[in-house]
Amino acid sequence: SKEYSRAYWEKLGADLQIEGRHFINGAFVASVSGESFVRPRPMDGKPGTALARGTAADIDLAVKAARASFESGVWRHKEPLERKKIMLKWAELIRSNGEELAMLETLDVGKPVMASLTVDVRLCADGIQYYAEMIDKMYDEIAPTGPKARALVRKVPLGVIGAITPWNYPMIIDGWKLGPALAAGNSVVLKPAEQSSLSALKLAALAKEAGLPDGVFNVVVGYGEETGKPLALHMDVDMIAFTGSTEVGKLIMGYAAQSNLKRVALELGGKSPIIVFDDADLDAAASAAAWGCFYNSGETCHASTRLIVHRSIQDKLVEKIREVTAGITLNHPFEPDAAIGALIEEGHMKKVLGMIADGEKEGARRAFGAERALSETGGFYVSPGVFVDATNDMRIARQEIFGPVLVSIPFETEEEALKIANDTIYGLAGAVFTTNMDRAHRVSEAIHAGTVWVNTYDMSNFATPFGGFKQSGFGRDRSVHAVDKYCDYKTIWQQFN
Ligand code: TXE
Repeated sequence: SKEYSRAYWEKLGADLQIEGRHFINGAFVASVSGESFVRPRPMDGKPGTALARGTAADIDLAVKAARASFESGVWRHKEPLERKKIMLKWAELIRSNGEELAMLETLDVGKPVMASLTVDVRLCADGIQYYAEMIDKMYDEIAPTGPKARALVRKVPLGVIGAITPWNYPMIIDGWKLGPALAAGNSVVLKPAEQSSLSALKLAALAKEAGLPDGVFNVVVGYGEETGKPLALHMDVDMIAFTGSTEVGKLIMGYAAQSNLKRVALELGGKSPIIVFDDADLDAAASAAAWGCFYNSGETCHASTRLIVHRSIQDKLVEKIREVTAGITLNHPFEPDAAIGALIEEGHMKKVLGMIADGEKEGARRAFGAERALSETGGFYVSPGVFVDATNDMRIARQEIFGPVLVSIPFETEEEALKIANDTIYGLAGAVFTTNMDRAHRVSEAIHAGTVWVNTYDMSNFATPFGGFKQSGFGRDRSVHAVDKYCDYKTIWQQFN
């Protein structure tokens, strides 16, 4: 097998022709304003690719192209088998262009390039494939009526979908949204996060190469206020599928209300509990807590950020977490041993370090880590770390840090553990570690979250829905059910004489 050395990736990065313009109606185009912007690369702080700076004018062009492609039927009325073949080809092209896509993701996000290649590219392709395979297996319904009538219950595409995505897992989340939206027959305008546009632009070029008709999938690059907002306010967009912060999710609902009552699906933040009882397998719990919180530098909406641990085992478990963490190498993302890389940008790193300082001020005890690292690279790195003896009212226990910081909160009784776990505005995910199966059942039912793991963390596949309760949002990504939110039911009642 190939040797993926740092030199290999540096050469690939230097040789790449990187596209930073919008992709509208099947072609790369500059901004109507002619403006562009550049942001520093997380891995070393050096300037990245120049990107088109979108405004409402670019959004309007993209929405017009999407609408025209939808109305023409060039995609939604194509034979299901043909649409399936195009999307399967697209998934194959994503795989065969995997190294380039991984490089683009890592240049933007700062995550280890091997993780981009083996996790992000793979899951993006798998997502597109999963929904491609559904296209010729979805049936409509005939409702029960008397013999003089026939009532068809058709599931029809909504029309033009606006997708607004974040920077932590750009390609995976694009796949979660594009797969079902396109499988249902919609046309899409994607607004990636301003920090991470490159993989989306490459995905669009590959979709065209696979045969997706022009205008069906458009990408407009730019800042949230300047491009995301006009997309969400647009009168000719039928739905916004959003992943990002709870704060912006609330704005998106407001934009929908102020404009055309477009549908909204929101996948927002989290502060997910991992409850460990004193009868648990502590090695498994330590591994799950560390990887669940530190993977992707903690920039994961469902990260296991609150360790709710029986007081009698807190010290022992934290010691084991320290041992697991020693094996999670923080390094430059091109280095083959890097398990985690940089945070997304300097401002975010400062926010994370500020929350760490607050935790100490509020009286939580730093067991290890959670410090600025590798500053000589010019990049934005923070080492994984744990706070112990925290209480659930501290800021580090309540707010999403989105960095590699695990907060341990001790408990005495099951009732108290559940009370702490559910005392949050979020409800994205959670976990319970115990060898008592009655308790595992009780607690997993009682944790108020869209996903609960038992004796593991962050396991999933495409058959399982993903999304939140409470202020973690609504609407599910992944699984066959994800298609529903990109469709409406339409009744056609025919009367016979
Ligand atoms: O998110 P934003 P940010 C959380 C995490 C992180 C915090 C802030 O805690 O530290 O949010 O990150 C677009 N109208 N998550 O500021 O702003 C924006 O351009 C329309 C959790 O990056 O929510 C981007 O494409 N769109 C999360 C997308 O919204 C707007 C992943 C998300 O950015 C907009 C990311 C506006 N007014 C951050 N303002 C998760 N659920 O995984 C911004 N955007």
